[in-house]
This record gives sequence, C-alpha cells and structure tokens, in this order.
Amino acid sequence: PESSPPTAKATVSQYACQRRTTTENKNQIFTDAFEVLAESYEFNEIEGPCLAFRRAASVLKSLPSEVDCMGATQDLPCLGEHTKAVMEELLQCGHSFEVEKILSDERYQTLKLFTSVFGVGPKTAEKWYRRGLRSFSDILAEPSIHLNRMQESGFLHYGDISRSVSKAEARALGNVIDEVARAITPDAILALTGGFRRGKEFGHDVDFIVTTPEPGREKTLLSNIMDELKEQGILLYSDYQPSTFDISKLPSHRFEAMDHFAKCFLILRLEGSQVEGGLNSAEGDSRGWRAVRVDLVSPPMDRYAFALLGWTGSRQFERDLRRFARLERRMLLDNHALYDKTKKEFLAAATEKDIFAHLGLEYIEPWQRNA
Ligand code: TTP
Ligand code: MN
Ligand code: MN
Ligand code: MN
Repeated sequence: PESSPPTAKATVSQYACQRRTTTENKNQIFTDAFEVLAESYEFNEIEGPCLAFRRAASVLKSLPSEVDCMGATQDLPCLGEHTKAVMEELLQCGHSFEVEKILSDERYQTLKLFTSVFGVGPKTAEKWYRRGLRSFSDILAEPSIHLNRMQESGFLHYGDISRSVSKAEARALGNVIDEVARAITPDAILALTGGFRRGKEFGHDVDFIVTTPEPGREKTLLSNIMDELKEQGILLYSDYQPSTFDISKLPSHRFEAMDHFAKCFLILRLEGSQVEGGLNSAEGDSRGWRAVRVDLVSPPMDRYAFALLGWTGSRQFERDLRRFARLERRMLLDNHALYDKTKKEFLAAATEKDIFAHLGLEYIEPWQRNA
C-alpha cells in the first residue's frame, strides 16, 4: 500500500493517513449525500454501512477535482456497490432518491433535531422519539422527562452553541484561556487543536491542549483554570473529568476511544469586544456576548505529541491512523502512546513528526488531515 506499481498512475490509498485532504472539498454533492446515509445507519445502529459511507466520503474529499463520471471512480478505494449506485444517481439526476427519502423521514428528522442538543446522544434521542415526542416543546412540556445538567445547558444555550464558531472567536477564546493559564503557572503551554488547527474557518466548538512541563502539575491545572473562569463569571457550564492516566497501568492492551487525560467540556461566555470583527451572532442579537463550547485536555508533557495528534483529528484521519498502525505495522496507537507489538516496546515521541516516522508514514500537515 505504500508504493504504487511503476506502471499505474498514482493510486489513492485506502488509508486517510496516506492521503492529503485540505478543507477544500470538490465533491461535496457526493459527500453530503454519504453523510446523510451514514447518519441514518448510525441512528439505526448499523455500523458496517455507516463506516463504509464515511470512508467513501473521506476518499472523495481527498481528490483534487470533482468526479464528473463513473469512469473516474474506477481506481478509487473504499467505494462499494451501494456507494457507486448513489453516485451514479447524483451524476444522472442531481439528487438521490434514497437520500431524499431519508431527509423526509420523520424519525430521521426527529433524531437529527434531538441529537443537535448538547448532551443528547442517539440513545436518548431514540428513547424520546419512541415516547412520541417530536419537538423541543414536546420534550420541555413532558413532566416525566428528567434532563441531566448537560442537557439543561444544551437547551438553555441552544441558539448560541448550534451556531458555528468563527476563527476570530476561536482566537479570542485562546487569548482568554492563555491569560488565565499563565496567571496560574507562568510556564503554561496552550495549543489550539481540533478543526481550527486543521485550518477550518468555522467549528462547532474550540479545542485546546493546555499543560505545563512540570511533571504531575497537569493533573490539577484544569481545575485551577476552571476556578478562575468561574471567578471571572464566564463559566456557563463545565463537565470536568479528572485524569485517570497512570504510567504503571500502560502496558495493558486497552487502547480505547476515550483517553485518560484530565479534560473538561465547557460552555464559556465570550464578549463581543474581545473578538476582532465582532461575534458570529444571530441577526438582531444585541446582547454583546455569546456562549461557545470549549474542550480542554491536559496531558503530561511526555505525552504531548500523542495528545496533539489525537485531538487534531479529523475523526476519520484518527480512525485510519490507528487502523494503519494495527494492520500494516503491528503497532497500537492511541492518544497516549505508540506500542510496537513485534518489538514488545513503547515508542517515545516528542513531536507529531516522530510518530509519523515510527509508523513509516510521510508527514501529513494538520491542514492536510481534513479526511
Ligand atoms: P471535535 O471537536 O468533536 O471535532 P473537530 O474539532 O474535528 O470538528 P468541529 O469543528 O466540529 O469541532 O473533536 C476533535 C478531536 O478530538 C477529534 O479528532 C477526536 C478528539 N477527541 C478525543 O481524542 N478524545 C475525546 O474525548 C474527545 C471528546 C475528542
Ligand atoms: Mn448531541
Ligand atoms: Mn472541535
Ligand atoms: Mn471538541
């Protein structure tokens, strides 16, 4: 999979971590349709086809030009029969019957609406749907429904946090958090991760790594930061997950999705006066501030590169990095470490480049990871 045969033209790898994918998507008409299909399978807990459509979308996103005929898909990986049938329909009539049907389906529409609330996942959405609830007012008027703290804030700040966050707003939040962190410990290190590090103009939240070189100090840094944000009156919601990271536990084979670093999921109040060019506000909104979702994670410094790589995304890029490591290199990669199963040893890394090198992969820049 690394090198193409000499006769063939450059082939597209089946792994997103061997493709360069910028934010410029020339095949959005296909990838939007695939996302609807993937989501619909997700709502029905059908994992295989869901992943297949996400993989197919990811392949098309990496292409330098629009696919304008089925012939152009001939040498592309990860495109199955179902995927190709949808593409053919889109090429022929500009829309897909199957996608249109899903979009007009009441169950899909309702689950889509409910899961758009912070704190509401597919399971809760499904439960509410089965109880006959169809709208936010149905939910809020139903006395037997108990919303948890996260969902309460989700409804309270719905207008603000369902509106996208701009790059300027992300920068302004970076300044706020940087100042708070430095006041706590002058050697604090702050790095923007997630979609904004990949060069996206807009995001659904802002993700930061915040840590310090002082060993062990990172375990309490986030709660100190949250205390200060609260003091300043800008902490609208917080869900703090303390570190469960333990170096002595590492050699186990538990490489799971959620990492063990201290982290918090926040809603912060951002003042318009702090944002260059102003807030991305709703028309007619004159409050002068908005609520924004912010994620902070605090890895120990010797895991910084792994955390940065893991939190930069995209999700599809991360999935394929891990899959590539496992299937092509007999290695296990997660947000904490890289383990070589053949040598039976952990491979240290100070930078993301070190990790790509260990994996025998060409370095892919953050803005080329929009898989
Ligand atoms: P997201 O913030 O969900 O996604 P994003 O920043 O790519 O896109 P958006 O603009 O919509 O916000 O996640 C960012 C990355 O963080 C993603 O690659 C997965 C990773 N992540 C973890 O590794 N562990 C976690 O616990 C969470 C919540 C995210
Ligand atoms: Mn949700
Ligand atoms: Mn994000
Ligand atoms: Mn996030």
